[in-house]
Amino acid sequence: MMLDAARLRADFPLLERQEHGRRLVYLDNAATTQKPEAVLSAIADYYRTTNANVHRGAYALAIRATEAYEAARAKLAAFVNAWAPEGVVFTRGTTESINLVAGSYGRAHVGRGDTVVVTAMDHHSNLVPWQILCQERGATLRMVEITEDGRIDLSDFGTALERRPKLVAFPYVSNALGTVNPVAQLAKLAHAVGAVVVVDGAQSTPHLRVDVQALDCDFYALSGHKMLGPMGSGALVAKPELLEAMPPYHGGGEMISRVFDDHSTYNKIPHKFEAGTPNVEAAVGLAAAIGYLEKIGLERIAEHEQALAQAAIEQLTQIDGVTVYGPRGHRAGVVSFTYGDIHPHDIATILDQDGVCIRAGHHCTQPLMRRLNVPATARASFYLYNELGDVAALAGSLVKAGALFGYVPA
Ligand code: 7TS
Repeated sequence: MMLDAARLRADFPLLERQEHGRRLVYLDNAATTQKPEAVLSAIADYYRTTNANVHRGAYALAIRATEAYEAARAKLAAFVNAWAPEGVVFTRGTTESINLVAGSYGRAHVGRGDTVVVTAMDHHSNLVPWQILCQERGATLRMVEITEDGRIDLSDFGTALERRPKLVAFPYVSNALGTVNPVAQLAKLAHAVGAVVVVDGAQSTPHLRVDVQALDCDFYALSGHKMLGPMGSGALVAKPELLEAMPPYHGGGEMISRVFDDHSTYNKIPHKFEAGTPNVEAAVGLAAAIGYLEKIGLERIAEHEQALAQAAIEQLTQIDGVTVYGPRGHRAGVVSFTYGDIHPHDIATILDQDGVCIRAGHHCTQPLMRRLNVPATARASFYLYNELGDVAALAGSLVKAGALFGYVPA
């Protein structure tokens, strides 16, 4: 059963707007999502009624601000079934969360001659921090290959684990292929050789029911802005005992317990990793986004997006010259494609004239693009407010783009 996307769409003020005089067909949800009125008003209400700096205030207003911030943490913890609310560190998003793990856990545990494993489908934000760490430490970065149909090559994953890596990192869902990786299975294999597991949850948390304890990873990174929340919201979700043992990442206020002239002792988790004034607005907005998602249900959202992706794959593959990348069976609502020798940027520019917003480029996955033998792809990515009519608009506009370049529809 598909969602009543037309009704949901009405909750998103920006989607009421037109582009180039056309109905806005927003298909760039893997980059960021639009925000519902519930999130916009939660942020405005916070500033109108609750704003003060958190954690140190002795007055009622500051206590209410702290409560709102900590309630947001508890809400996010419950949403992904975190080990404990203290295991949720608010960050600016997935990128900062992974840099935190690399900069703190990585620096403390990865040394000369050690190995860190990543995959060829990782987003640059789950790759470059590990490259920097390995270069600094004299460690080896081992990239696991992908199969023809865009899945992690389990045989190569097994070979990589023979090096007994200190750390294994991979995405739950690929932002460029839509692949849904078997996280629990991969985590089990990695743990069996003593590795710590880092899951990039940027594309999974918004779109499917996530249970970090069932996945049994060690670190899980997510971005709030990709799940209806504000820009600059996100978190690192971790096993509390790992966070307890980790050195701080940023120094400053809030993260300390006592400060002497020449050294300091540190606050308890998660505050040890939240130096400085946090983005309270982001946390409050993210909590409202979670409330909105919970009301619909993640299972229904996943089902809806899969139906849209299947419809898109069916309609796009019928156009002569179009190649769709990624797995054909179970996959998330991300559809990457190329159209003959038309540059993906040209496709995106032409579709924009019809009010259809898609992304074109390497999607921050240059190693993956090399393996697909393309410099870039065009990508449509769906969310709960998209409907089958949006898929038809995409396909229709694509046929028009093809005609401009001399392609004839099949
Ligand atoms: N990991 C994955 C799998 C992603 O898709 C992204 C963002 C990130 C990490 C980084 O998230 P951030 O919130 O810290 O920026 N992906 C995309 C995208 O596909 N198009 O624009 C951003």
